[in-house]
Amino acid sequence: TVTLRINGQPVTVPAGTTLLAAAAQVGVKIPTLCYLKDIGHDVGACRICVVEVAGKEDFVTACNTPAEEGMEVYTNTPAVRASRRMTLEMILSDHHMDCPTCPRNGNCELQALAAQLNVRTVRLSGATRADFPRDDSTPAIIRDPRKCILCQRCITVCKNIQTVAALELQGQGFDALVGPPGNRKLADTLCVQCGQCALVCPTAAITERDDTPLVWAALADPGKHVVVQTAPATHVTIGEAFGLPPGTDITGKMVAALRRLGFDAVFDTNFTADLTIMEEGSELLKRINEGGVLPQLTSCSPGWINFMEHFYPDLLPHVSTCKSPQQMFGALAKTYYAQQKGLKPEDVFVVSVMPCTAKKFEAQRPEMNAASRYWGNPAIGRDVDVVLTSRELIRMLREAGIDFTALPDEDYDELMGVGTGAAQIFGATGGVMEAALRTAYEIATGKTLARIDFEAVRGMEGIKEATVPMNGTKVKVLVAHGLANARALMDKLRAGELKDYHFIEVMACPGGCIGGGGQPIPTDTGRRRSRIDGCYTRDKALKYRKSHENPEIKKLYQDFLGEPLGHRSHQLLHTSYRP
Ligand code: HC1
Repeated sequence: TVTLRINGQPVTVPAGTTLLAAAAQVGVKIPTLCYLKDIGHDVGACRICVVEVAGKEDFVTACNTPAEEGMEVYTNTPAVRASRRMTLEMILSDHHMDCPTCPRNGNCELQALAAQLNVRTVRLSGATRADFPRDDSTPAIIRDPRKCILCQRCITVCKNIQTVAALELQGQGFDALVGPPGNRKLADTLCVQCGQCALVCPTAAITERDDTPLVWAALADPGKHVVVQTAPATHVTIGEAFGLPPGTDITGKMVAALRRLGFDAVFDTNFTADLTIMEEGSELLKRINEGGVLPQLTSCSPGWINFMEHFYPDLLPHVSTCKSPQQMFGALAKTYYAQQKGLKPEDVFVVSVMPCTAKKFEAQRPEMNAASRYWGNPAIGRDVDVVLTSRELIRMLREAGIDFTALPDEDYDELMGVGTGAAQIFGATGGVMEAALRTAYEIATGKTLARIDFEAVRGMEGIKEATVPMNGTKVKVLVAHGLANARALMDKLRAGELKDYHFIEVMACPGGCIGGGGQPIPTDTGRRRSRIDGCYTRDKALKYRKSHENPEIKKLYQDFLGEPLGHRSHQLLHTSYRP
């Protein structure tokens, strides 16, 4: 340990502790801007966290300077305050300050810091950054470099946590820019559109594309029958925007809120998550029994699919052919649902509420028009018409003046509204695997599982592993979340080291979908954990906890699909990938 003084107060901390952390121990909150502990980002780029150290001529940055024995640190001298203020004024002087109309208005770290430091005027002027063009080349992510403060968090998360490295720091001084190498558009890079960059951006330099106007327009169109589906992760996260603790199950209120917005039917992606288990579990058993390509890789996380197509095209035969639950839902809404309700499929408009930015990309893939092909009618268009992230839905609820916490709990509509506990845990890393094991075990063995909780695949560890005996086969499974962990596994798979394994779950985002790039900001490790707990709590509380017990799934197979992997399933629920 080392002992030092902070503003005269003695404090003893383990060697290697930063001045920022040491100060926090004695109740001193040093302001920060670029620092982000969660992703290990401590480059000291912004110099807001400067402090004075006795005997040192220059200020040091508290976020990345280790405490030393006998140090005398001052965090609140006139010179320190003046330095922070000048730094902040310099950042603000060339920041595009359209705060009232900015997507991050009210939830901007730069705005909050200006308030915290009581900055009321900006004595400098510059505005050179206003010249950088906006990049709206992808369906999911919008870059607005005029709002970039060069904190470089996005670079760190993209490079270190996701190993995609689609962004880099370029140029110097007023010409400095964070963007794709070679000044390319994001759509022309290896970006997987996971949106982790948008989650860590302190301002609105990187945001989700705002598709709310498309949904308002559909809701206002009397010729449209507008249905909505809600992803597993949204059940336990939307409440955060309305002051509820992360992980609170707001399912009933979310259903009520969506009805108040005017949706004609409110359905659950959890329903098609159960369907995914039926199809993907059957696919796995088929691969095992018939000597197919193993291990099978999950296919529901669209950032992960992009990652495989970009970096491991040779391994695509391992990826399950199952579409994601979002896309299965869209295809069925415009076939099964339309048919059962006597609706014209071209009048059905499908909206998704997803924790994910990459879902916007997934929905517009050219092949995701199965309903249109099924009916032979191009007017039916995409299977999913619009994808809203959690953040966009939250904005719509605010705009509509919905008092979310005061709403009653309501139930989903019938036909595609029942989801099991197995579907709910899709939102957490390991959840798809656990859901698959609950069903695959019972189908393969014909026996009832004595214990349905597979704890080995739960939790925030980067790579998890389990072995489950099934009919004499020891089924070996792996789970990874965050693309750096996925990459570690794919390198092993490519090297032939995972031959003994049967099934691997990968979710692009740390923690799984609850940590998706479209989720409420902040999304930090603590919140990810609470949201995961929320998924398992809801799983325990539900009447059905295994996908194959979902009564609406049984009805779907009986009335429409026939059997898993059958002809209609192949038409509507399975897909292929492009190397
Ligand atoms: Fe997910 Fe999925 S779990 S991918 O994380 O398989 O986004 O929540 O909706 O499609 O069901 C996301 C979440 C989501 C799909 C399901």
